[in-house]
Amino acid sequence: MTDPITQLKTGDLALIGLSSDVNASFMQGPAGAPPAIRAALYSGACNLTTESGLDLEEHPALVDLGDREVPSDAGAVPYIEKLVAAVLARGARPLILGGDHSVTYPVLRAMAAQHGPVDILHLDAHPDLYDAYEGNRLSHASPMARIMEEGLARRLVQVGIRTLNAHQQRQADRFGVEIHPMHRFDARSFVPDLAGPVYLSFDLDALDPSAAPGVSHHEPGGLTVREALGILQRIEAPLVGADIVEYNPRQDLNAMTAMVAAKLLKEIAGKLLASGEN
Ligand SMILES: [Mn+2]
Repeated sequence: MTDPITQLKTGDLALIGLSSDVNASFMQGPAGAPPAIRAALYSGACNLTTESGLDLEEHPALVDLGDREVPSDAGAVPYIEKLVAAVLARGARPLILGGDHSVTYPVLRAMAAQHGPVDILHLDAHPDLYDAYEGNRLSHASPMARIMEEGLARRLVQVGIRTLNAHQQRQADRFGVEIHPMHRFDARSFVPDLAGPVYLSFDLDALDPSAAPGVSHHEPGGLTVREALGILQRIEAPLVGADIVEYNPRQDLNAMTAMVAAKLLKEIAGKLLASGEN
């Protein structure tokens, strides 16, 4: 069978599930996320129209590349990087369904190779700036450290953060990370002032666990779904790629977090498709 990547056209949006959680630290589960998010999206409980009125059902530019089995060893980084590079080489934009957050580092290696350093908008309870976590430099607690060390981002803007410790504060200072800590963040009025190209990385634990219990690390005091959607909808710069990571179906209740992820997927897909028209 022909690899559907070779059929991608300029401006297409490529939906890719990455089944990987070998770099999670506390519990496994995110490897099962992509099919669970797809099941929610296509469950019939919702339609496929974004809030701005874009219908994603049979949208000609939305190409679903399915779920890919990521190697569970050191081969994961080159595997993901090569996959995303192939999508970008076709002029398409990737929308990644993780997987744990470690997948973002190889995705950004491919993004920077194509576009140069990008502006990252990162929604998360955690800054993910550990130099290493439990001895693992590829940990899901470390992708932003690897990305900044390698100069893959021009700016890293973080919102939703409510777990900043001294080590990660030092790392943030070292890399010039722009952190908007949750305790003094006005999510209702925040406008991401990014020039772009913008890469969006959305860890579902940015949301309050009352809205998104299906994550491995419950961190109370997070964003509402409405606040997160508002932030996404106020991005004005062109979006060149995005990920939705850290959904853990084993922790979910009645698949409610899967539906939150599906909702975010729709709105982010709408933004990516609108950017592709530029
Ligand atoms: Mn997180």
